Amino acid sequence: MSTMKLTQATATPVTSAPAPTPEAGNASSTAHCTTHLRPLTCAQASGSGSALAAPGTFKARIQATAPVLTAEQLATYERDGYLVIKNFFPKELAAQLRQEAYALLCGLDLSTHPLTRFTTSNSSKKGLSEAEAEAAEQNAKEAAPTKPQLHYFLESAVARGFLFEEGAFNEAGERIKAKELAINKLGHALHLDAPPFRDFTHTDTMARIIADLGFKDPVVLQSMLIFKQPDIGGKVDKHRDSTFLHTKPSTAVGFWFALEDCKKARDGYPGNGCLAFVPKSHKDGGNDRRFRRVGVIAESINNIPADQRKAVDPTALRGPDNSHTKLKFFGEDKTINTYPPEAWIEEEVPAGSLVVIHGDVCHMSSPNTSADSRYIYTFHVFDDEGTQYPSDNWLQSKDLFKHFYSEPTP
Ligand SMILES: O=C(O)CCC(=O)C(=O)O
Repeated sequence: MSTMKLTQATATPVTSAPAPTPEAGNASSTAHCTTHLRPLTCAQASGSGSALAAPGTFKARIQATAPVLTAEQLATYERDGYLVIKNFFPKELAAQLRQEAYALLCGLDLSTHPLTRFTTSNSSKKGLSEAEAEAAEQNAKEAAPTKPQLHYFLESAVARGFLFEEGAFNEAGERIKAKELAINKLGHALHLDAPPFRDFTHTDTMARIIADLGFKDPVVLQSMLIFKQPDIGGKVDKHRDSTFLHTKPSTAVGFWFALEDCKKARDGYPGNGCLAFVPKSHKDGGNDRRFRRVGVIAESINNIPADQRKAVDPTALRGPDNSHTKLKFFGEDKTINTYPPEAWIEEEVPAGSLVVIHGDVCHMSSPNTSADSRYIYTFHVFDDEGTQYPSDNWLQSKDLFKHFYSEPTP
C-alpha cells in the first residue's frame, strides 16, 4: 500500500489579505506567499455550519429541507446537460475561498515534488501528414510522464496533488514561474482533507441540490481547485467527465464553483478561460472513450462496505497499490469532434456562480492568456445506489469515497 502524507492548511487568522503578485522569472521565490487569512465560515453558504460534523444520513437530512432547484432549473439541466446558477453563493465567500486556495499553493513543498504536469491536449493523428504524425508521436513521448510523475498523479486521489501548468516550464524543462503561479490544479481530496473546502462541499444546500437531481445515495468522488494561472492557464480540451469518472449507469455529476469572475474575450481582452458546452450533447450516446488503469486494478469500491471506507487516521488515507499501474485511453468519442464551433456555448459567469455539469455533456475551457487568474473549486459525485463504479477507473480510493453525510468528521 502506498500513501502520501497529507498536510492540513495552515491559515493564520490575520486581518488583511494582500493580492497575490507574481515575481516574474524568479521561480524559486516564495516571497509573495505571505498571505494571511481570516478564518472561513462556510455557514454563510447555507446556514448549516460544518455539515460533515453533523450526524445523520443523507436521506434523513434531506427530509428536513425544502427543494432548492426550481422545476425550470431542473428542466434546463435535463434538456441541456448543464445548469448555470449565477450568484449562487456570496462573492465574499468566493473571495475567502480564493484566499484559502492561494494559501494551499503557498504551502506546496517543492523539495519532493516530481513536477507532474497536467495537460489535456489531444494530438489525434487523424488528418495529419506522415511527418506531422511522427512529430506528434515524438512530442507525445517527450510529454509522457515519468514513473514518479504518474505515481504522484495516481496518489493524488487520496492526497494533495499539485499538478503543474505546461507553460510553467521553458523548453529546457526549467520552471520559469513562481510556484503559486505555476500550478494548474490541486486535487483530488480537498472535500475531506482541506477544512474550508470540506465544509463548502457538505452544506445542507448542496445535499438538497444533489437530492433534487435525483440522487439516492451520493458519494463524493473527487474535488479539485483549478487555477487557470495568468498568461499560461492551459485549455481543457473537449471532453465528457464520464470518460474519466465512468459509472454504470452513468450517474457522475460535477458541481463547479467560480471563485473569480470567468470572462470571455472581448475588446482586446483575451478572456481568462470560460467553460463552454454543447447543449443537449449528454444525450447523443456517442461516447465510448474511457481513461482506464492497465496493470494492477484496484478493488471495486462497490465491494467495500460503506462502514469500512472510513479513514481512521486522515493523514494516512489508503489508496490501492499504484506502483505498477499505467493509464491509457480506450475507445472513442464518436461525436464530440463533430460539433461545429457555433454549437459550443461559452458561459461567462461571475464569482459566486455554480455550474452543474452532467457527466455526459461535452464541455471544455479555453486557455487563459490574460493577466488575471481564474480560480474555481469543483467536486464530483456519483450515486452509489444502483450504480457500479469500475475498478479500472483511474481514480481509486478505499477511504475517501464516503457517502455524503454518512459519518461525523474524524
Ligand atoms: O474548470 C475548467 O476549466 C474545466 C473544468 C472541467 O472540465 C470539469 O470540471 O470537468
